Amino acid sequence: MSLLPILRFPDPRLKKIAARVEEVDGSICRLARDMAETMYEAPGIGLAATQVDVHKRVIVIDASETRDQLLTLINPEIIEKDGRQVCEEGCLSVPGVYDKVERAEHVVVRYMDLEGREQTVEATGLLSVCLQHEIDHLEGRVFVEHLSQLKQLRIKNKLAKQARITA
Ligand code: K2U
Ligand code: ZN
Repeated sequence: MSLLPILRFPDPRLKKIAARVEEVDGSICRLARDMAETMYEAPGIGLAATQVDVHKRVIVIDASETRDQLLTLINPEIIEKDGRQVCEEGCLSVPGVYDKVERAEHVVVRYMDLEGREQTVEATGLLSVCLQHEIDHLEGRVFVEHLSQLKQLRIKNKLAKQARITA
């Protein structure tokens, strides 16, 4: 088991589009395990492989109160979405930044599990937001890109200043 370094916005590698997983082999199982360990340690309720600079379509999520309901989704795709909700979001790649984002209320996501079986998960509320947030990452999108240009500029300046201070 190992903790993986998380890329920080505006690292250009966060804009890469992840490739489909053709075979769920040992390397994918190890990646998923290390991603889950990294997510729990952060702590977060989701993590996409893009964020750890692995550009494959793998995400892990645990939105449960008890932190013991890990979902590992390979090649996830949203097959249904409807309704609208606005949720305060943060991101492990954009530390210290939180803002409201509008997303679909209800989603149905088709994916492959670690045994290579096709599954679907239906979600509303926080799990729905997290699924959309993580699948955005696989498409090279960070949640701040849903915000205004002015807010994005302020966030980039804030993070650049933080980086100078901690350098
Ligand atoms: O992708 C990530 O960086 C993980 C996010 C996922 C997430 C963000 C917003 C809303 C739902 C999920 C992290 O878990 S950020 C920490 C966090 C946890 C709960 C609610 C908001 C932010
Ligand atoms: Zn994120």
